[in-house]
Amino acid sequence: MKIVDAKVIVCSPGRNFVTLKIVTEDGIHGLGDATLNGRELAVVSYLNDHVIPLLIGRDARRIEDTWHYLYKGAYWRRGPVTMTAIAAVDCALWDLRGKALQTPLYQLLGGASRDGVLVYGHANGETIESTVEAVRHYLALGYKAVRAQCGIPGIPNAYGVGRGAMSYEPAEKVEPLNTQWDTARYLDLAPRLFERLRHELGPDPLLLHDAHHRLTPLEAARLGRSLEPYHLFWLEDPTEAEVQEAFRLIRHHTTTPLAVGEVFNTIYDCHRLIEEQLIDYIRTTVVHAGGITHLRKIAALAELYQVKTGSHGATDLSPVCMAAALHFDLNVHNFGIQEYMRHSEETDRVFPHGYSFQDGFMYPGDAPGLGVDIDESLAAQYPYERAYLPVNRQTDGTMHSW
Ligand code: EZ4
Ligand code: CO
Repeated sequence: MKIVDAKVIVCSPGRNFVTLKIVTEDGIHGLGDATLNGRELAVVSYLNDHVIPLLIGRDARRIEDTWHYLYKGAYWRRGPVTMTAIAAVDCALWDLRGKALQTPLYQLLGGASRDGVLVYGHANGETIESTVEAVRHYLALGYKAVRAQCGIPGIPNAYGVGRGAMSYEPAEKVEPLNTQWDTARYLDLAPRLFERLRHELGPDPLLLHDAHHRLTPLEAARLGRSLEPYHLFWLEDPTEAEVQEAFRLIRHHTTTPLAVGEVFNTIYDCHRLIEEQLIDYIRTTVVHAGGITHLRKIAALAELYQVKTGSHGATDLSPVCMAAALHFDLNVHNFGIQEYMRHSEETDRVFPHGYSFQDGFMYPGDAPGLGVDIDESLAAQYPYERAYLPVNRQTDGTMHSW
């Protein structure tokens, strides 16, 4: 099953997506998502200029070996550009294997550990009132779990707010949006939001919240403690995570469950967090953490330490990644939850797929491989447009990730 062709397809049906398509001598093709939000063309070059020439002539069945060939063979290891490129190859090879064997990917991984994949949606509002309404809207759609983010009075464009009811889009075309932050006001507001949500909605809905790496460990500890009465499913990205030990302080001070990892790209970014049981959910995802092959290893390590998975699933992860995530989630025994932000109708048309949502759960479907394709002629009608994630500063000028 020799690889005879591979190409990178860049399109922008509402937002940018990078997709790798690998074709074998049997005439079948596999897809991998290679989208790195705001730095898309770096991955395109990595694939076109460096990886694709190495793929032609290789046996598409050698998934594990190809992963190590690209990871160790480059000498330069890790990093988001490299790992997104490797992920795209890995995902496309798993898709090809499933298609060749006429079986959905989750069956290749060991079969279903559950009937459906629990997902959470994103409810955003300018005010506490409108955020409560946004959460109600998701619950009415059948969601069991909802992430709630609320504007901060006096702070325009605070994180997570006001960019569409069902399709939250973080990136800005042409140049980055400058946003502001005020930790003191946020720490005052967040517990009031969740007090109100529990008061209005009762104990049943699973509620999540994302602090987007903006707090110091001590501030995060205070936030976690102040949210304890409202029983969050998780508090995400409480602090920057380059220093994994930073989570020790947070962990010692709060029983609010912690999730982190959407920006991690290898197991080395999270092994200490997992082995010291400093987190409850690891958010690494197929496209940014080296594909299915590497993500399975992270999940296996996490399983030993009772850490569950909770993969990133924002709109900048394409339907190809979403499909791969759902197969992975259905199989992995220590699955926790999957983030799910709906793609636009334009995006769904470019990437026809078999996965579906019902009553708060998602299902990858039983088509061979990933069960997702790309309509190349439609994709060609949406050329790439440069876009950036916003930049974010505290009112005193301190720069945060957005
Ligand atoms: O900022 O996907 O939990 N989800 C998030 C997202 C991320 C974007 C980055 O590209 O934090 O909104
Ligand atoms: Co996040």
